[in-house]
Amino acid sequence: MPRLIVALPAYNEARGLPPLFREFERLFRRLPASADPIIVVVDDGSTDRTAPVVRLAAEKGVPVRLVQHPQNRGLGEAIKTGLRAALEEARDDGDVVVCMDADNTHPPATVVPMLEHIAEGADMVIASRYRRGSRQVGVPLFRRALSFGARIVFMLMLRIPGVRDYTCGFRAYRAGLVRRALEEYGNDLITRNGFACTDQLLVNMAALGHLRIEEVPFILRYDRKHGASKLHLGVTVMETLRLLWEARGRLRSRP
Ligand SMILES: Nc1nc2c(ncn2[C@@H]2O[C@H](COP(=O)(O)OP(=O)(O)O)[C@@H](O)[C@H]2O)c(=O)[nH]1
Ligand SMILES: [Mg+2]
Repeated sequence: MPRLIVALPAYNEARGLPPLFREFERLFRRLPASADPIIVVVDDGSTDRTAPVVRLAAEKGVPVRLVQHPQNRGLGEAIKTGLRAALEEARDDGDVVVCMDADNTHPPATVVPMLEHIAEGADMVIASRYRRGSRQVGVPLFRRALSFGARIVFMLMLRIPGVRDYTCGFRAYRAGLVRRALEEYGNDLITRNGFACTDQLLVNMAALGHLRIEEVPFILRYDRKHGASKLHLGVTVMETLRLLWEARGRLRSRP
């Protein structure tokens, strides 16, 4: 059984993390001991009680490690820190790194089918809002429209085989893929600001070539979110357009 490493970028998620940890504990009890799961929380300069909440959970026996940015550096930097920390925890390139939101809207139970797909040979598994069985609970209409618009634009301009959901940050990666991507791109693995970082990570990994990318349905529980979304709309849209512009030629010229 590969090791399961969960990377959670977190900015002011003191309210979302405790219920998320509880669900992960339930999931971990269902996994064989050899999965030896661990959660890495990247506290990106939070101004709330994110760090104490993580420390308390660790004291209570949740297998969680805290990594901190002294100042807020944004989601993309937090994801890179999380992926690097995840590789430190990995023992083998066959281990599995799951990255997801820390706001308790991405259900940990979805990790089970993700692990199955990786065991069957996938390099990346995306939790997708656009598969049979997917649902979005409590997502404002505007946000749905935005994600759907992104889906259409990405499909028209890039069309990565197997991918319908280009902008969801809930994904599982084979540890060897994360290693390869960091070796190939270094710090340039993610350079886009706002939430375009998620799409850039996918595009850069896909450009490595010869990947098996698969999707599983999931239920986005936006109704469980506390507080406002941290989406910076203007930045994210502009940075997404820049990404599409840069990536177009690169992915098209792939064999
Ligand atoms: N590290 C870091 N994470 C962020 C930042 N902004 C948002 N996030 C995290 O990115 C994830 C997505 O943000 P969220 O507000 O849930 O966006 P939404 O669910 O798409 O509305 C959450 O886990 C946030 O904690 C940031 O500036 N730094
Ligand atoms: Mg979220």
